[in-house]
Amino acid sequence: MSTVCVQLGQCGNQLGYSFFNSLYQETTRNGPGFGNAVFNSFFEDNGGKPQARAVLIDMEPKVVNACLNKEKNWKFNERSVFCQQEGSGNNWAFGYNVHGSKYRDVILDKVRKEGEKCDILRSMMLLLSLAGGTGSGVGASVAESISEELQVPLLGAVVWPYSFGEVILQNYNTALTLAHLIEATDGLIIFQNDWLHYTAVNCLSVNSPDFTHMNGVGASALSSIFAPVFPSGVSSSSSQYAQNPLQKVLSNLCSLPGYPFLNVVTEPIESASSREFSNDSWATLVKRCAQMQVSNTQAPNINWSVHSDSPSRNKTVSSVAVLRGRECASADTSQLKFQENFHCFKYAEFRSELEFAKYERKCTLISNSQAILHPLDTLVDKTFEMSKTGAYLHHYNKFGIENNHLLEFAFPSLEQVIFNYKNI
Ligand SMILES: Nc1nc2c(ncn2[C@@H]2O[C@H](COP(=O)(O)OP(=O)(O)OP(=O)(O)O)[C@@H](O)[C@H]2O)c(=O)[nH]1
Ligand SMILES: [Mg+2]
Repeated sequence: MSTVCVQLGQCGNQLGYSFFNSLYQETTRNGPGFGNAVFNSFFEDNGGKPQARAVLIDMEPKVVNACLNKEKNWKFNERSVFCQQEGSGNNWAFGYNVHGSKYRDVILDKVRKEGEKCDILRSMMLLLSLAGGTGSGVGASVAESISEELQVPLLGAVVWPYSFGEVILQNYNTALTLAHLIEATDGLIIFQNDWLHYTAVNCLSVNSPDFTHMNGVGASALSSIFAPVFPSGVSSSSSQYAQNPLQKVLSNLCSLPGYPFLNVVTEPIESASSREFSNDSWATLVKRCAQMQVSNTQAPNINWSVHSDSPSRNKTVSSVAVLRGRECASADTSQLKFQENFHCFKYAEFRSELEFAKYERKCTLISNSQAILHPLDTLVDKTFEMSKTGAYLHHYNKFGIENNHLLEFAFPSLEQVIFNYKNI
């Protein structure tokens, strides 16, 4: 059973590259049964180097070419690439209405072909940033065409822009992309650039992280969830016993209409050189993940003053935990279950004795929770204020997106999601 990744724009392609690289690294560590399970899910075997099950899309060729040409022991399929010569200029409307409509069929055809090569296609995953023009606009258009034309669950892994502005249109772009993706996808895993940056500085000791470091953090979190799992007591010598947490993520976390947002906490996050000295027990890791989730804060500055019954806690709709490493069968995970928080709370967990990324133990929790509320509320407020004065809207009008698209579609749809999460 396989997953196809559709990588869009600069960020989507760079993050996708890191994700496949991180998965490939796993195949070199844990023996052939595990390696085959990773390959079956995410790579195609056609002789030679394993080929990532990915479609690479950008409206300018530079980043995609860099991904294709990087030295690596696996490869991308050059036939599953779609590039043009002119980017979308950080403008959602240009990406969605111009490039998205013009290239809809040719892109869908590439995505469909990649999907048809899988024996069983379990899902597709879109990787993109919310704030640019191509990942956001073309990405929204591609998500809609996949959801209309292909019968496959669709998950997004999306990068939220830095809270301190980069490009002037980023708030509008983000609001428009989210409004479209919450309709067209089954769930959206959010990676905030603020968090990726903060984590690279504070957990990996990188003074001035660049996108490579930040994507390493996001990709490692993704693969710690989605790499296959061998249940305790089951031999990992044959890939037939592998399970993939993705199925549970889809069924537990993405089944509630109106609650589309997923967040990830994972412990520990350490540089490769520190990992060999790390000896956190399962009790410590579980406690830290539970506290990060309850307080909606991140290591190393976890807020320990919020409790699971505090009014200000981060209420959680549902969670999937993945524990990888030595003696995980003995871990007590009761703190991760948060039952009191939601009337139909769902929890599932996977345990696998195999080490992940040279961590002796790794605990990752992916949840559908209120973690999105603050950034989403702030985004909608800021964007709404800008739109009241008509600021910058001519950039969208120029490419056929009228003000009403924001006022009567995007804002109401995001307001509804905010309302849903506030009322958990
Ligand atoms: N984490 C991370 N963020 C990125 C990366 N590349 C760009 N970004 C962020 O993505 C946003 C800009 O989007 P891009 O992905 O560069 O834009 P694009 O989709 O290529 O669209 P256009 O260039 O406008 O056609 C900003 O918020 C950047 O901080 C990356 O590799 N990793
Ligand atoms: Mg670009």
